[in-house]
Amino acid sequence: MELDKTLFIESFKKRLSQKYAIDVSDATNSELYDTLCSLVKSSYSVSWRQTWKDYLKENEKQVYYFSIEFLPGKLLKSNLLNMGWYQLVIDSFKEIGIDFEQVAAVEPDMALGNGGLGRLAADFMDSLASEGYPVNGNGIRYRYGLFKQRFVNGYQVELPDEWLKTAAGNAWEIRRASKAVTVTMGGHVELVQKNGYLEPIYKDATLIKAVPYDVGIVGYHNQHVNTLRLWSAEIPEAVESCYPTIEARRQIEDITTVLYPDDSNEAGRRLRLKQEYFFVSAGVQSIIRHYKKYHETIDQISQRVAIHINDTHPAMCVAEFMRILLDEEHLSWEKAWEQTVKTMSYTNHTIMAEALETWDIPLLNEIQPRILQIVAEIDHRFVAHLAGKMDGQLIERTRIISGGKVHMAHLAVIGSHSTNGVAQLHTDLLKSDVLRDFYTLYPERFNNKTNGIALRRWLQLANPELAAIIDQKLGRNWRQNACQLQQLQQYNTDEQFLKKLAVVKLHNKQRLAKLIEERTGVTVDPTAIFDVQIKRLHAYKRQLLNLLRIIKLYLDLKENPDLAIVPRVFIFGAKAAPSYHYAKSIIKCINETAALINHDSTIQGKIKVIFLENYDVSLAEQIIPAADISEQISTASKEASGTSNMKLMLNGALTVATLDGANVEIKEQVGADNIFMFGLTKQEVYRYYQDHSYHSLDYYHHNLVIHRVLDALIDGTIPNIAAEGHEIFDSLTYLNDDYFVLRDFEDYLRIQDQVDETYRDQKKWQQMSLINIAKACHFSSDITVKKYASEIWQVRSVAQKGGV
Ligand code: 26M
Repeated sequence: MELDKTLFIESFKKRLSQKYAIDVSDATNSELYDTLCSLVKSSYSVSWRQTWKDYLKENEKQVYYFSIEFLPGKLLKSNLLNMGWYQLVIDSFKEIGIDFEQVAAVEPDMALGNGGLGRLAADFMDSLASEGYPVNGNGIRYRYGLFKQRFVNGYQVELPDEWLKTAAGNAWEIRRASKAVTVTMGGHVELVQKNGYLEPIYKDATLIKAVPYDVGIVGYHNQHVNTLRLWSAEIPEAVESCYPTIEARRQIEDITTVLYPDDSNEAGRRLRLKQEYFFVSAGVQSIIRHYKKYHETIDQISQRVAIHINDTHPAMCVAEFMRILLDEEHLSWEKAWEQTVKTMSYTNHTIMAEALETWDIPLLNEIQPRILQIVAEIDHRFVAHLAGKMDGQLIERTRIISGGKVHMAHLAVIGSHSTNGVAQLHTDLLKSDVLRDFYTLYPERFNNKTNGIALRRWLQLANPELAAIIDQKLGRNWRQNACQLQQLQQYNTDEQFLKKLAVVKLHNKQRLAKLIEERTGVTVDPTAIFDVQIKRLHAYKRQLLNLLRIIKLYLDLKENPDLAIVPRVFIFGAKAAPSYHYAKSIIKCINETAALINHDSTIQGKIKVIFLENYDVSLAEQIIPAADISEQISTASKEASGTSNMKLMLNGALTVATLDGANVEIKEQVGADNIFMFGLTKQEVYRYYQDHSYHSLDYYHHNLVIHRVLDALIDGTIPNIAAEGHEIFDSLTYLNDDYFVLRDFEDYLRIQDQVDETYRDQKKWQQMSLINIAKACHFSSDITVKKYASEIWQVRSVAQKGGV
């Protein structure tokens, strides 16, 4: 719909009256929100249908991005922006007396993910549609997303995320009952000869109805709309009477009830395996069903279909694809295997050993016995193929089934033609360490795709004021073509522009200060340094290093209240996995330290510590534009990439960083002078692992500062942390400090002093900030997905940019 204000207001009022039989003045924000969504949807649904038709007409190769998590957050603004309606709606609402921000706030976050991995999937979906690629998402429609976090007495408490029960519900989904498929789980399987084929006969299996809910993913100004398909588990009507008890029904519906809230620790739970097989089987079945509608034979399916395995959670795609090609399409093993490997590709997102998925053989046998048979056959042929050609120990280390377990990363690498890491350093580590043996076997399969972020959401939407002053200098083309942001560098000595940058930052900080006051009751000074660490709470991410420095500063200020430091507000946002005891203890310690510091008038408000509850995508959008400092301080080699590092630099924050993940590439882009680097290198970390020469207790005994700071955890200086303080103290001393917090502490203090010194020179600070903004375009997910498309999936863009 080509729109002007008058037409929009007229359509809006008409739709409101049709839906609710009321006028604007009588409508609640929910009703206004629902009406706006309904208009937006009916408008893009025309392009949505057309996108599909074009794919069919051109017999376009389709990519399916399988991810057990998608974390889009809110979709209204992003849809409006991409459709070219954003400003129009704001202006029109203003004219009829509606506060657009209040209406937008009604939308619940779609929080079907834990953190980096799920958010990356959402940014990729935005970029893929915006670049016009035929790529669709495939995942799970959890009834409960990631838990809501509250603090009670400083402790994390988890509440269910009932996002579908809010008045706004999920306005964006379309239930497509006609596209449901049946997933078979459990029971036993026997292979019998029939018409020259081996046919599996299932006994006592459970049939589950998988119903897809489709969400349109609107591309930026290009009339291109892709599909995010999320599956929900239901009881098939035909066998309804077989599930007489509530308990039996619940067993089925439970499969898609809740997102697992761990983002690193593999717990090996039965329900989790069911979730994985459920969305893999539903997705693969629907892909093949769709393919067969338009193709006579299936033996060249890899020319028209690519399946991407996002981390190992969907690795059973390999076996499910084989199952259908063998059991239902009667391809030979060799032919089926060739097509499978050509179709599949895999991204690894972590090197943390405890996150590498394995499943006990009996459990997989219980969930899907036919899949276990196929995995065993893949394993058997893998071993047979290499026997005699390769070192026997290497074969043992790389096979899929060993030690009574199925190794999902091995299945993913062996069953696909491409394995990629998410930052250069991470990919190097995959080759040299985590997947070293596989790199020996298949060097050509390994490649790097450094993560990226959607500049539309993280700059245009989250920081409209910054976007506006960029427009004044560059015009609006950078909004189409991120690389143009680089041209901002030429304003490095433009004092007026640098001042404008500072003003925008101040406004964003004032807004965040207001939010902080509302939510915590603590007043913060918007002219202080806003020092931000936002990410999941995990030992390797080292929120603890940040906390120890805060304690040190506090002790210094107590000793000398006149100490000349630049005032700082330390801002944290982090959820801990509910079962991650140590992470929860760190939360408690941060909260108690915050209470102590924020209420101590003797330090004259020079430092404040704010831990905002319930960090999610929407809160990130409010914190990031207000950040001066971005804390990216993981132990070198542990953070695969990081993506908040990119979002924060894009918004002008300066980074305090270790040489880890994508920080290394950020440093290469901005230059060593425009980033604050410190800490061990990955080589140094690995050397410590080899020679066992790290003794953290020595640091406690020999370094007076460390001694004093650690004592504060256990001597009552920080109240109410008797148990947690000791737990953390012990982890850093007697338990030898797994993540080298004490080893990096001094260097961290040094670099933070440098931050203070730099901040005192505001012109220099703004110049550094400008370079960070300009260079952030290198990390646009538009660029990243283009590389996936051409180097991994071999698909082309089908939409023209720059339509509306
Ligand atoms: C596993 C088992 C049971 C329940 C949950 C999980 C699980 C869920 C998410 C395990 C790992 C999960 O995600 C890992 C993750 O988010 N990795 C991050 O990926 C980002 C995108 O590539 C990177 O930027 C981060 O560095 C990396 O930590």
